[in-house]
Amino acid sequence: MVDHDLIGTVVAVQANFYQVCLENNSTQFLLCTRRTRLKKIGQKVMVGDRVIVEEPDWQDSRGAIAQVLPRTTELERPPVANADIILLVFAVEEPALDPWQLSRFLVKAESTTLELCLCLNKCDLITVEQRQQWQGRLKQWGYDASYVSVIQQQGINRLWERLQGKITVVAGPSGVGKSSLIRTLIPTIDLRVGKVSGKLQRGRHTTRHVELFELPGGGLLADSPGFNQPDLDCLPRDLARYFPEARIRLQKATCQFSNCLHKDEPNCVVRGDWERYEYYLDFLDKAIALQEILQKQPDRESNLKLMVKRSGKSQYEPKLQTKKYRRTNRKTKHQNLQDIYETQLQEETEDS
Ligand SMILES: Nc1nc2c(ncn2[C@@H]2O[C@H](COP(=O)(O)OP(=O)(O)O)[C@@H](O)[C@H]2O)c(=O)[nH]1
Ligand SMILES: [Mg+2]
Ligand SMILES: [Zn+2]
Repeated sequence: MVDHDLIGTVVAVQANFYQVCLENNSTQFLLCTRRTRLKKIGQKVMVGDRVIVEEPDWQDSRGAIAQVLPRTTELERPPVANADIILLVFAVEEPALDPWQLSRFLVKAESTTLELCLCLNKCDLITVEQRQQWQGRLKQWGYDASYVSVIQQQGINRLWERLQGKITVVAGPSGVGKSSLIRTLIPTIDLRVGKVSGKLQRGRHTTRHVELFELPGGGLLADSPGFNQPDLDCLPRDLARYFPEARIRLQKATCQFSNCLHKDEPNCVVRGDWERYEYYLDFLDKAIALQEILQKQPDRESNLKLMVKRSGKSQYEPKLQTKKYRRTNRKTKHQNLQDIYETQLQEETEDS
């Protein structure tokens, strides 16, 4: 990297085009292609990537991506590089806050290395006492949420301050007010959608499409349909560390067995009377079932790889496959992980 290099952040990807927002001039977007050299070395370009742009054509707002700078983080679904925060949005009412569903999202968020910011919206629909009840309950779980009302503009400023200068991925079920919140945080978003998408318009509403929008004052925000129905694909032995309640217990003491799954093993320090222990058991059953499906597959080596993340966590990930291969796969009798992903993708597409 040299001084005069043009550096920018990829804010949208569609087919072989990358919309790049330049670092020293965030109102300037260049529609870029990827240098053949990058293709040859198999260098993927993701939304959120910081890139070096060459041969800018200022007249037509075009350019070419010559280099991808090292990533700090990498989310697979939605595919976003360098994200700092997962902003998990739920509503306290309409739809009623479902602790099991919330826990599913929390576990999924915990399984990334990103900072978690839990935001409970629609506080205008409950009393102060009801809010305090949630506050106390979530404290027990290990979470400090931001309580907001987008409609009444309550708590928005503090949230905005927390997201300053960060890359944030917004997640949460539909109907909780994510779009309303994003529109409040970024009042010009509708203009920007028209301005930048243009050529990238097609597919804007599909699950795989992610786009980053600039927060006033700095920072980027992604609305992420790919995170709407999180699947729990973590390994059974990793699950406990995604529950703060279990983490605390494991910090203070040790189970008798080093491979304890905290189910019915003797002298387990995690098992106990904490509210979400039953969710832990439920998610554990699902994680074990998924692991069994994967182990029964004779060809699992061919379409799955065990990813060991920087944090030391491991996770099954489907390898990238061609569409053609996926289609043949769907016809096979046994439901494999790829199918589960596919089904889910369909649900999400219908959902959004
Ligand atoms: N009462 C109340 N309704 C809200 C609030 N924020 C959003 N809504 C409503 O919730 C519904 C869903 O909002 P939307 O932003 O589309 O949710 P999304 O599906 O998560 O993107 C809309 O009818 C909004 O007007 C809020 O703070 N209070
Ligand atoms: Mg929405
Ligand atoms: Zn245990």
